[in-house]
Amino acid sequence: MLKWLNFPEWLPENASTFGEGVDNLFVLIYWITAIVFIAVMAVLIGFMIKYRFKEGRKADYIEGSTTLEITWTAVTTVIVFGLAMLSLPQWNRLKIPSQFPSSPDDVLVQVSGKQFNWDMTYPGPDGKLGTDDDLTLENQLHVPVNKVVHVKLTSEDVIHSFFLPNMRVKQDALPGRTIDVWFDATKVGKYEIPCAELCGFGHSGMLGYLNVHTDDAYAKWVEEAWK
Ligand SMILES: [Cu+2]
Repeated sequence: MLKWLNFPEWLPENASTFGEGVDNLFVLIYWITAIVFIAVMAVLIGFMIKYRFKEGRKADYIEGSTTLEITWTAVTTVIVFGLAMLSLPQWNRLKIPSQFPSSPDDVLVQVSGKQFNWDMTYPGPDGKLGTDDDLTLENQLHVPVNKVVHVKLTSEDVIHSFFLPNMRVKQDALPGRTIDVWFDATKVGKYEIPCAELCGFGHSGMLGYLNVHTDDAYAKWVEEAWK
């Protein structure tokens, strides 16, 4: 039972610096809605039994209650604002700094969705996208662990959604627009990058991989890739 209640165990493994905050908010909202759902269902079933059909009983005429309406509107408003306040620090952490990449250590990569692949374009030794030494790989994103990765996200055709479940990142990719996304992986490993927006007949097979390397393995990959 206790294991069952240990909610984050159900979620994909968290390997992101801001993942824990996202999970905490998710779990809190989950329990609030679960408790409200159970309470509403209990009242509904109770009333179904209590007020079931009885021969000869006349229906009551009910006019409604302004006090009750004000109360439940106020209570839900307070809960929604409370959650908004709790999520503010999360939003601030996820915010893109105006200068990005904000440190020379940051890793820059362009990710472009297209039916039905993810194109990962790396800037190469000059650190600039759109130059001759760029390298584009299909569906393979390589990053070092414990570094801020700055993704310039776009799409070549329709709307896709760049989903990194283990990084707690999900962002739509829109044609004609570049959207900044970032994450900082805390664990070495290979993670999935599914497309999370129905984008055509091949949508379900649109799957990329995020390869998080140690610093040494990443340096080796860079060396191999631009040989
Ligand atoms: Cu897609």
